[in-house]
Parts: sequence; structure tokens; C-alpha cells
Amino acid sequence: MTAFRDAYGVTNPKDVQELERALVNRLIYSIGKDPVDTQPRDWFYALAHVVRDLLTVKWMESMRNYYLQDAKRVYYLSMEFLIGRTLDHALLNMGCYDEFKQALEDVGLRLEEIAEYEEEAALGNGGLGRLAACFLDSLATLRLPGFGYGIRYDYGMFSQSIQGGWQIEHPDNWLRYGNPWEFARPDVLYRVQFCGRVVERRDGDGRVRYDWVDTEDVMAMAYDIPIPGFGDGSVNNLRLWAAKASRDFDLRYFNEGNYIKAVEQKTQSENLSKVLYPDDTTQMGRELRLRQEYFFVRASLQDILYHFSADHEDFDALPEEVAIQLNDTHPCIAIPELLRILVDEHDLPWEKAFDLTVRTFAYTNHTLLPEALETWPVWLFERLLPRHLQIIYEINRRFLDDVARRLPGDPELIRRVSLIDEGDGKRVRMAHLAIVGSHKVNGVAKLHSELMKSTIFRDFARIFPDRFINITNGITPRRWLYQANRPLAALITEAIGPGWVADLERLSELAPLTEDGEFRRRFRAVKRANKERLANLLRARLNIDVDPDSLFDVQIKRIHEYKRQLLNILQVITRYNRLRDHPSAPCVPRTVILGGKAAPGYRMAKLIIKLINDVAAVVNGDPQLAGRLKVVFVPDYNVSRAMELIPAVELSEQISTAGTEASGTSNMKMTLNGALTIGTLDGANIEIREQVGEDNIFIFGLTADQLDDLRRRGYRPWDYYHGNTELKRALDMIASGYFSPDQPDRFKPLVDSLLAGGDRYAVLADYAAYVECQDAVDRLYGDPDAWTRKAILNVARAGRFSSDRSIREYAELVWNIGPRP
Ligand code: 26V
Repeated sequence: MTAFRDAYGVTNPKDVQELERALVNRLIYSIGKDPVDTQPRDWFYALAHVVRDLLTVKWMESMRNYYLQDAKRVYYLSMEFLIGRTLDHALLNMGCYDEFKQALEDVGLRLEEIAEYEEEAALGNGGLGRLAACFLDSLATLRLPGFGYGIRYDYGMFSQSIQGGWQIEHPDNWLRYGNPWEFARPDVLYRVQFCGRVVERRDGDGRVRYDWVDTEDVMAMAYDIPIPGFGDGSVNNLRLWAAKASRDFDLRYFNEGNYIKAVEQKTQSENLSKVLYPDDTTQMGRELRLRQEYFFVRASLQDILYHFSADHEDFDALPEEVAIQLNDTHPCIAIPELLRILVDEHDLPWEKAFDLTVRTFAYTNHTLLPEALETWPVWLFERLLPRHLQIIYEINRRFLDDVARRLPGDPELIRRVSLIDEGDGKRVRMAHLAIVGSHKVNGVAKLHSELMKSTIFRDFARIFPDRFINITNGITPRRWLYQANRPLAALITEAIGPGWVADLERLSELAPLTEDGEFRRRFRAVKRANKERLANLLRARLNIDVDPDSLFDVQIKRIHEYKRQLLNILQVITRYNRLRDHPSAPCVPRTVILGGKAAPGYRMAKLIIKLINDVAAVVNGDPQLAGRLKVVFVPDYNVSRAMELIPAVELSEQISTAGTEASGTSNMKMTLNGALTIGTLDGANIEIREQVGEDNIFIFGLTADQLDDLRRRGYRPWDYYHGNTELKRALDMIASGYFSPDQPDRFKPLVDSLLAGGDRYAVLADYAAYVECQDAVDRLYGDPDAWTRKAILNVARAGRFSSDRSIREYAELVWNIGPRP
């Protein structure tokens, strides 16, 4: 290996001169540019290639080690990996950021500027996809043999611009200049079948066999992306599949002499991996989406079994050698697919195949919202995956027989737990399939896991009591503190040493420093500098002036009614009214920042964005307020935006209706960066309160249980409207066109949803408590020292929310793998 390295490239990433030489070499030989005539983007690509070279060497070492150790492997199957940019992350994880910075400076370049040329890998919608990316970082850091499998979308999450206050979507052509991190593997190519029909026949021994024939085939081609762990961690692999037309398919039309038709068919099959579905809340039931799911599952399973079979004669050891984690139901066709492979292709008896399957798979649920639970029409399944439908029916038949035997005399129960929803056009319930086909099912925060068992999966929790567990989500401290907030990271390292980066519980050593006046001062100075930096960015990009001395109050996440950005805006309007009613009363200046994308077809969410922008225009344009209140909508919220915003946050808005946000992860990111949370008892907020202590968090509103009661008794939003003059005034202003004089009824659908529409997310029920809680926030902010003590304690007690902890729990409770020397 050393000889190879010597001959080829960088031997010592700490040697700045060597890095410089490598950079120029890469610029010439990999990018094909003359150093005297280069654009900054060329330098980015040259730089990325040097970094990739270094990663590649470590990556091969890691892969070889896993192979030699013959360790059990875990495969993380996910439709989404929301990675963001890689350059800084890789440099920091490899510990050579400063050296590269210097090497660039020596050739007259600034790393910060060059890094801006990297496109984001935005292959995810939000929380679920970002969680997958954090998990990959932790798996590599913990040196666990964990491999991601997903789809290489040509177009990731759309980019958002705001025009006239409305969201406009733009295609995310992230591969335009090429992805410098990936290795194309044209030789790793698998066939994926669709449609066709199932033929029943008897084999030589008289047994019934099923052949899936006359299929339409697409090829899946692998692309590998190295995932660098921190420090002496591994470099793991993320394998993404791209659709390629199969040759056979082309030939059929070529032979008929229909050249154009052949090429048309080719583009059609390659459309499969064209675009990420940008809707994470409503199940749209689109055929292409189901095709995407099977496509990447089929390719991944072939790949996994190819590797397994290299040193196994049969499948008996599969669950001891392989664990497959299903990131939500999206990849759960893997369950009937593995059964099909074992039974149809390898002739295993059903019982044995099913036992191996269940012991191999585990399923993570990420939402309780009924509209986000995947179901597919049986007719669609029958057309696209006829054999899989048969297998699902067989799983169902045996499962329901078993339930009827164990819990007899309850036909309603059978109807409820069936994998097939018989009402309203037959549909396959993917979550039921995932539960029946897995040995573990986990929720992503304590409350969520409890609600899972007591609501949507209640019957299953009775049938499989040992199957249901909780593993609370986490975030990688490498990206979300060490990289995103360099000043705070440096302060922490100075105080307690560098160990916290790979062992986040060590942050607890900061707790005593709350009593150290000098430390508090420096902590405050860091936050203040981060706020100034953000203020500068906002001025440069959006031409908005915000006061870095004001309280930075931030809600950043997908726009959804359940996350209640509307509640935030109602409170802002009330604040505006108070400031205008009492212009000389003392007040705490606030900058309220919101950001997030709405699903392109989600009318209400798009209207919420427009309302935020219309309110911002009125508030920011009002000279009477003298800058004491500002509202900013940050366009195109994504991983990079998050990394700019989060270090500057002082107040983290986590205000979803109790029982609706499965976990939330931005809540953890802001806590880790020294923000105080204002939030409901929902998702991981509950555990954040447990950790930081109730004196160090602002909790308000109804609990999930209280809401349940209220709804049972009959929730009447009108009563809250009539019972609270400030609330009524804010709603009346929205309804009467105060913020939309050019179209007074613009926001009628929003107001209607809260009043006539029944207020599904109990915005009005929590309004008064929220406003009161915000008053308490203001009071505390008036005492900077008291605020800072609490902020430090939030950081000191955030250790539990490292994704390293989550991954250790998966390793122990679900995968049964451990790090090997
Ligand atoms: C659902 C669907 C439905 C069908 C169409 C495409 C699509 C794409 C994604 C999803 C996933 C929705 C679930 C989700 O993202 N849940 C979030 O997961 C986070 C990580 O566990 C968690 O922190 C958030 O609270 C939860 O909303």
C-alpha cells in the first residue's frame, strides 16, 4: 500500500508542500486545466480529487479489514441520504483541514471560497434523509461495517426561491459538473425486473415452482461514495444505484428496425432514478415511486447476497452475517424480495426462508401521521410485481392464521392487522408488511415509540410484544458542532480537551464552567460573533438588516401544518400589535427567522410561506417598530443553510402539536449549539427536557394525553377565538387582508382551517400558553448572565443526542454487531 501511495500521490497529508504539488497535479491530470488559466471551480474539483485520493486509500484499508475480520455487516437501506457538502467534513474528519487551507493559500486561494463551488448532495427531503447521513458518519467513526444503499437521483431535492413571497421550485441539477466524490462502477450492474407474469410449473420432484417471466428489465449500475469516519475511524461505503437501460430491451426494437422507439424506451427506463420525490407527508401513490423502491431494493439485495454467497454454501448463516435496516417502509419490498430469492431461486422451504428473513430485517418507523403511511393499490402491485403480490398474500395468510389461532374469535382484529386493506379499493399496507417481516421495530424517540404501540400499531404490539423498541435519534457532533460551529468547538476543546468530538457525553465536563465568569463571557462572545456572521450573510444575500443584539429566534424545518409555523406567526403578529399599541414600553428586540420547503403540491404549506413573507413585509417596513422586531424567511433551507444558521440560534422553536413530531433532530442540533428550546412535550423535546432540566427549557402547551382528552370531549377552536382578544385580533387581521391588501381573501384557506375546519393541529388551543411562554423567554433574555448559564448547561447536557449513541443502541439491540479490533 505504501509503495502504491508513494508512486501515486500524497504520502503525508500533514506535508503542505506535498499537498500543493498534488493539487497542481490533479488540476492538470484529472481536470485537464492549465494552472495559468483556471476558474475557482476547477480548483474545487482538483482539491476534491486530492481529498478523494486520501479517502480512497483509507477506504480500501477499511474494506480489507472488514473482509479479514469476517465481521457481521449491517446494510442501511434508505430511499434518502441527505448528505450536503463533503469537502470540509472530509478534511475535518481526516484531521487535515489546516494543512489544506495552507496549501491553498500558498497558491493564492481561500479554502472558504473554493468550498462554495461544491454542489450539495440533497438526496433527501428532511429529517429521515439527514438521519441516514448522520448514521453513516457514526458507523464509520465507530468502525462498524455499515454500508448504505440508496438511489443516485439525477435531481435531488428541488431548490427553492421566493418570488413575490411565494415559493418557486427549481430543479436541482447537482450532477451538472460531475460528482467528484463518487466512483462509477459500470461493472457492478444488476438486472431488475418489472411486470411480466408468473408461471406455475412442477419441478422434477413434483413440487410447485413459480417462474417470473416476460418481464421488462432495467439495469441498476452502482456508484460508490466513500464515507469518512472521524479521526482513526473507518472510511465506509455508500452505494447508490442509477438506472440504465438493458441491452435486451433496446435490441427488441432495434431488430424491428425501430431505432427511435428503441432510444425512447431507453430514456424511459432511465427515468427511474431521475428525481427524488419531494413530498414527505402525503403518500401520492405514483407508479414511478413504487418502481424506484423495488429498483434499489432488488439491486441492493443482489449485491448483499453476492457478497454473502462468496463464502457461504447455503443461507443458514444469513442472519448471523447480515443485518438489514429498513429506513421507514420505503424499502420494505425487500421482505418479499428476499423470500422470493430464497424460495423461488434457491428452493428453500417457506418456513425456513421466512425465519431467515425475519431474523435479517429490522424496521424503523418515522411517522404516525396516517397520510404518510405507505399503502399501494393491489392492482398496481399485481401489474408491476406480480410474484411479490403472491408472496405478500402468502405471508398474510400464514400470519392471519397464526393470529386467529393465538387470539381466537376476533374477526375485527384480523381485519385490522391484515396486510391488505380491503376497504376503499384493495391496498397493500406496507407498515404491516414491515412489522410482520422484521424481528425489531423501533420508533425514534420515547414518546413516539410509546404512541406507536398504543395507537397505530396497537394490535401488533399485542401480537409481537418483544418486537417493539425505542431508539432515540441522534445527530453527528462532527458536522453539527465541530464543523458548523468552529468558534464554539474551539472554546470547548480549550476548556475540556478534544475528546468530546468522538465521545459527546464528555461535554458534561462543561457544567462546572457555568460558574466561571470568564468562560461565560467567552461563550457569549462566541454566540455574538456567530450572530454577526449570520447578520452579514443575511445582508449580503437578502439585503435585510438585522440587529445582532436582538434575540435570534429560529424555526427551520419542512413547512407543515403539524409543525405549526402558523402558531409562530400568530405570536409574531401579537408581538407586532403590542409594540404598536405601546411604542415606548420596554421590550426585548427580536429577530424571528423561519426557513423550510413546502412540498410542491401542498397548497396550505405554500400559503403559509406566503403569509410569513407578507407578515415580514409589513413588520419589517413599519418605522414605528424602530427595528425592534424583524421577520426573515430564509429561502432554500438545506444542509449548508442549516450549518450557517444553527450556530447563531438563541431560541430554538420546536412547537409541533404534541404527538405529531416523531422525534425532530433540529431540536438536538440547536441545543448542542447553545440555544434554549421553546417547545411542546413532543418527540425528542421530552428527552431534551429530561437531559437539560426543566429550568433550562421553555415548555408550553397541551400534552399528547391532554389533547386526546380535549378531542374526546369535543375541541371547539371558536371558543378559543372568542375567549382571547389578542388571538382574535391576529386572526382577524390575517382574514381581513391586513397583510395582503392586494388580495384580502388570500389567506382565507388558512384561517378557515383553524376555525371552520376544526383546527386539526390545535393551534388555537396552544396559543395562549405559547404567548405566555414567549413572555418568559423575554424576561430571561433581559438577564444575559442567567441566559448564558442555561445555554452552557444545554450544551453540557446534549451528549446523549449524539448519533454515536443511537448507532451503539442499534448495534446492541437490533444488529448484534460490535466493533472489532
Ligand atoms: C414519507 C413519504 C411518504 C410517501 C411519499 C414520499 C415520502 C418520503 C418520505 C417520507 C418520510 C416521512 C417521515 C419522516 O421524514 N419523518 C421524520 O423522521 C425524522 C427522523 O426520524 C424525525 O426526526 C422527524 O420527527 C420525522 O418527521
